[in-house]
Amino acid sequence: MSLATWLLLTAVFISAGFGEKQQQVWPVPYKHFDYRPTPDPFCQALYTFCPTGYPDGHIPLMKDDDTIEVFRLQAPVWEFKYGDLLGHFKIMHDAIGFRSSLTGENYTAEWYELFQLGNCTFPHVRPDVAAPFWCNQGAACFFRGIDDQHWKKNGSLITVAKLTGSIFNQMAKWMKKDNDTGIYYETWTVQAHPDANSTVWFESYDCSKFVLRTYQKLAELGAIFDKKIQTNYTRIFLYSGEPVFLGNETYLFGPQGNKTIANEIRDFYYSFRPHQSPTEILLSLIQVFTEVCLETVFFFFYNFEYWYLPMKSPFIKITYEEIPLPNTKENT
Ligand SMILES: *[C@@H]1O[C@H](CO)[C@@H](O)[C@H](O)[C@H]1NC(C)=O
Ligand SMILES: *[C@@H]1O[C@H](CO)[C@@H](O)[C@H](O)[C@H]1NC(C)=O
Ligand SMILES: *[C@@H]1O[C@H](CO)[C@@H](O)[C@H](O)[C@H]1NC(C)=O
Ligand SMILES: *[C@@H]1O[C@H](CO)[C@@H](O)[C@H](O)[C@H]1NC(C)=O
Ligand SMILES: *[C@@H]1O[C@H](CO)[C@@H](O)[C@H](O)[C@H]1NC(C)=O
Ligand SMILES: *[C@@H]1O[C@H](CO)[C@@H](O)[C@H](O)[C@H]1NC(C)=O
Ligand SMILES: *[C@@H]1O[C@H](CO)[C@@H](O)[C@H](O)[C@H]1NC(C)=O
Ligand SMILES: CC(=O)N[C@H]1CO[C@H](CO)[C@@H](O)[C@@H]1O
Repeated sequence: MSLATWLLLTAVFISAGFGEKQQQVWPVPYKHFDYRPTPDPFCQALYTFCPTGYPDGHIPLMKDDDTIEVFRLQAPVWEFKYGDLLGHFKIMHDAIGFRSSLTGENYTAEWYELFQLGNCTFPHVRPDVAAPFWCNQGAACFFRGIDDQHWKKNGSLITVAKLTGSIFNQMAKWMKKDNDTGIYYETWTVQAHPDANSTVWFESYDCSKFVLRTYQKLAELGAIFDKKIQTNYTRIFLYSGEPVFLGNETYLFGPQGNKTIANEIRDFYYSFRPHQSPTEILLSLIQVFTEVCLETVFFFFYNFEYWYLPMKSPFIKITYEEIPLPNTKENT
């Protein structure tokens, strides 16, 4: 390559934003999109997403002077099908319940994977497609009713706040926008080490993050939370040194991409391709653990871009830690 070509390329790269990657902001902000794309027909759900939801994510309007009770809902993942196996690992699913005191009607809001957890954590390596293929959309589901038994049995159903119908209606508007722009699920939180003061490289984006965002929004709108209640959440961590940006999927797997890196990413995900049963997902998590610990390599996918993570001990951890309910504007 001639010097002139090299300089030209450098200029193009810098103007294309490569220079900014030097002053990387941590954690890398989760990207919001203008709209939610229709998923590729290759992605097929094992369980239909939001089967009892309102059409188009409609959220019923409350009377402004209604009093709405807010419930924290938590239960072991897949409990309804596979007993509380995952509850023992404290892999919990979070949701929010609402009850109108004027009508007595109640509702559930939750945010989860369109095509199940395995498909959001690992992509499909398809013989006919160069890039690993992700079925990783997640979305909010709002439906009438609260299944008391499901949440109470091995989880929780606790009142955490009371608010006006007017606050609820403002939240509903925010929730629809949040749903249209935050479109993909992220299982992992990536940070430098397990201490509380660790640098966070990437934040997860899952059911509990939706609950935390919604609580935060309600607090901003003036809702008062009962701070005496302890609220713990499941977090799945990866530990690594400073991540190295590799490129977006179109670039890496396109004609200009580095074939060595592209093949390494494919090979990495081939061993972790999604399986059909949750038990097997647990087995692959254990498999990830061994591979990642031995080879200290993880190719991480975030905002539809790949990063190389130089993995560090303790590599992977599942915690069930407290994240307190938010303070209201008035008492901060
Ligand atoms: C994951 O995606 C594949 C391919 O679309 C689909 O067959 C499967 O049902 C999905 N769910 C799970 C749990 O693997
Ligand atoms: C969120 O988006 C999904 C997928 O498009 C849709 O099925 C659901 O109804 C929406 N939920 C809300 C509350 O807007
Ligand atoms: C929600 O409504 C259903 C149906 O009326 C009822 O069985 C259930 O106990 C209610 N749960 C709460 C927490 O209000
Ligand atoms: C982070 O916290 C640990 C203890 O949890 C402490 O030993 C360490 O000095 C702290 N580091 C910084 C930079 O504050
Ligand atoms: C992917 O990266 C390339 C090279 O940096 C860039 O030109 C392109 O616009 C990016 N594509 C997307 C969809 O971000
Ligand atoms: C591709 O990436 C590998 C590993 O980072 C590196 O050793 C190699 O020089 C790169 N090849 C090209 C053509 O840039
Ligand atoms: C909840 O989190 C707190 C602090 O993070 C911890 O001390 C407590 O043991 C956790 N509770 C459970 C049931 O794990
Ligand atoms: C599915 C289910 O009910 N699992 C457990 C819930 O908790 C009770 C009491 O600890 C257990 O007996 C159940 O097996």
